[in-house]
Amino acid sequence: MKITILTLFPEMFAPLETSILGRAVKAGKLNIEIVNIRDYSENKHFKCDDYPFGGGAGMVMMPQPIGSAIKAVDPEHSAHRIYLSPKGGRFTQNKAFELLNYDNLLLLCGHYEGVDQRVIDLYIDEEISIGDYVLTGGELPAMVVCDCVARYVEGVLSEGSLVDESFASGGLEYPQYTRPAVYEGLSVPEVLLNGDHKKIDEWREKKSAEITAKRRPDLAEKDEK
Ligand code: 4G4
Repeated sequence: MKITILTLFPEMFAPLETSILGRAVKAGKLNIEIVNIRDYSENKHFKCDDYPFGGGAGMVMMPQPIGSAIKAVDPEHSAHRIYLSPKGGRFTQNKAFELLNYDNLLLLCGHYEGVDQRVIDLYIDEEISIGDYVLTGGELPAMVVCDCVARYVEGVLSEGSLVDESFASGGLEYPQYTRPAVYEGLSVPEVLLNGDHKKIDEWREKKSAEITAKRRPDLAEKDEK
């Protein structure tokens, strides 16, 4: 999968070069291209924002640099083009699975008061919000979408990592433990130390059901259907 990210702040995407995603990019499983919108400004000072028509606080991202950038990086409209915005449809695990069906994603990050509406009307396929809160820019939401989708791309995670996953299977995950068997006087549950995998599976299922019912009754209900 190729993910192209359009932003005025490319340096904010350093986290994608580390950890599991960084390794996947180096291994060629994943192609992440960060594009600086400013490089496409036709203004002599590379200006990319301007005052809002009608007045009001803040600045609006100008259509020209964004339009030119999109036309340059996705001339055939082969990418599914997403604008990260508080007005978008909610990003969920199911939405991540849906986005996996595209070979190319383009993520447009707005800053200031967002982008000129005509950019959305002309070039964007879908607006997505990662939750009901306001951030200074769409960069963090773009990284959230990128991370969540990328971990399902073939070869990004080690084999088996996705098997026991929580949201994907409808509930919350059981607690995990590693060595030592006793830490600060607290022992690891006995059942996990005996190597009886039928018992371990049963215990994990019970713990998952308990914590889902207690913390997310909405999810517990969904799981029954
Ligand atoms: C578009 C319009 C996304 C983008 C306005 C983006 C939260 C989310 C932005 C803005 C964002 C989200 C400046 C409010 C950038 N904030 N919930 N900020 N704002 O996904």
